[in-house]
Amino acid sequence: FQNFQYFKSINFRVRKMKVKRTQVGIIGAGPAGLTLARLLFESGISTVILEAKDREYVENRVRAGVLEQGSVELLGRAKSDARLQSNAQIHKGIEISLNGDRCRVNLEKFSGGKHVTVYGQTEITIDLIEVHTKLGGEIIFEASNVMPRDFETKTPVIQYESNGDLTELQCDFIAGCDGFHGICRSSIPPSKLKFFERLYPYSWLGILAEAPPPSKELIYASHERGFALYSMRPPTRSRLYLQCENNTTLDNWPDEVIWNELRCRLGVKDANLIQEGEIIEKGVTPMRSFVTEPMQYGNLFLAGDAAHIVPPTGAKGLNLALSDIFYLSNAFTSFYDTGSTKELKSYSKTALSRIWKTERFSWWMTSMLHKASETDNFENRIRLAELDYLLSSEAALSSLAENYTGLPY
Ligand code: FAS
Ligand code: PHB
Repeated sequence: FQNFQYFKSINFRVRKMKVKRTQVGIIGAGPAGLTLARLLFESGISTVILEAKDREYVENRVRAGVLEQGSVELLGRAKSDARLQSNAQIHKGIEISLNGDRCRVNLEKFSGGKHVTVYGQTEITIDLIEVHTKLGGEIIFEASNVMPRDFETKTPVIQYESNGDLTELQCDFIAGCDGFHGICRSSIPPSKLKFFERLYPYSWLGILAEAPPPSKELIYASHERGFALYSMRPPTRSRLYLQCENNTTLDNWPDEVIWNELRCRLGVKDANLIQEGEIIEKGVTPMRSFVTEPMQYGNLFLAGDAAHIVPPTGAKGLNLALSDIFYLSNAFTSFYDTGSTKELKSYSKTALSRIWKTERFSWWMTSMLHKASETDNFENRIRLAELDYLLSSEAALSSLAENYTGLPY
């Protein structure tokens, strides 16, 4: 692998190469990379974002939709919350449905006054790109053969191709915000990293539909036929998910089967709350918990899905990416303001402490709400007892509310 990298860089050197300079080179224009660039811009620190996909693709990806208060505040610091403030929904509760019996969890009461905000990741990405490019921030879309190099040294570079030009981006630091399938984590010698992983024996089939959601608040449904989630993309769309088998192919899930299953898992009493509409997007997402330690190697810093994955049941993927950026942007700003490397050195440890708590919560929500395999009847009984305890204990509801609305940074 090292030889291939070496020969590739030689190939770069032989072909005429352009040189660019910035303070922080960012790989990936997802919520992590874009928010980091925005925050550093506001602190007068230069960045260049290298993104493999084109702008339209990045702005049309359907992903998360629930924001912790800390994430909303961070998007405010990034001067990218104008549309969010006018279009998002504030949710002070969620509902948990057990085989058709619904129970409201008052998040505001049990979290000491906190709430969540419902606003699509798609919109957040559009807002961040809009503001950053309008203010003169640099995003290079369709950058190919992106390769971080020399990050063990004080002069890391990122080589990339764009419009047929070969360029070497010289920088002080590289921020690896390129998601789970990116290049940054795999560029670090495997012997320097430890991986922790849990794969779940089920996936999510998710749809985005032009139909009003069955309820004003999110419904997490645990049903003997499997889990279902009823979420929304205000003002007119529903974002709906069904637990399905791994390796599910969409051919087996024609629209009418999906609508019927969504009605079944909401229970007989509420089935009529499901209003059908045109399905705009349909996809299957595998469920995994994954953490990389450490999140720094030399002057390469990993953030977001590049370093960790949570199953989406706890609505934490996007929020965890943004909390990494809270720590990383503060660390870079402290370095450029004072020369101190203290926060840079403690970034990985600080971020991992909150990451593992959030991994725990996402694993707990996933294990409690999803149907386990038929054969493990003990596991299923424990799961139901966990739900029964949760819905009958204020202490348990407070723990859920505290985690769901977002642990402190
Ligand atoms: P991202 O993956 O968002 O962004 C990484 C960026 O890096 C991408 O734009 C990619 O194109 C780019 N990139 C990758 N390799 C590159 C390379 N070599 N060179 C240059 N650029 C490169 N969370 C929820 O809470 N609810 C959900 O419903 C939900 N659904 C999800 C569905 C899917 C399919 C996925 C993958 C995630 C979902 N998540 C969900 C989690 C999601 O919200 C992520 O946590 C969030 O996007 C993480 O943001 P980033 O770390 O910025 O990574
Ligand atoms: C979503 O709206 O996409 C969503 C909401 C809550 C989750 C996961 C996804 O737990």
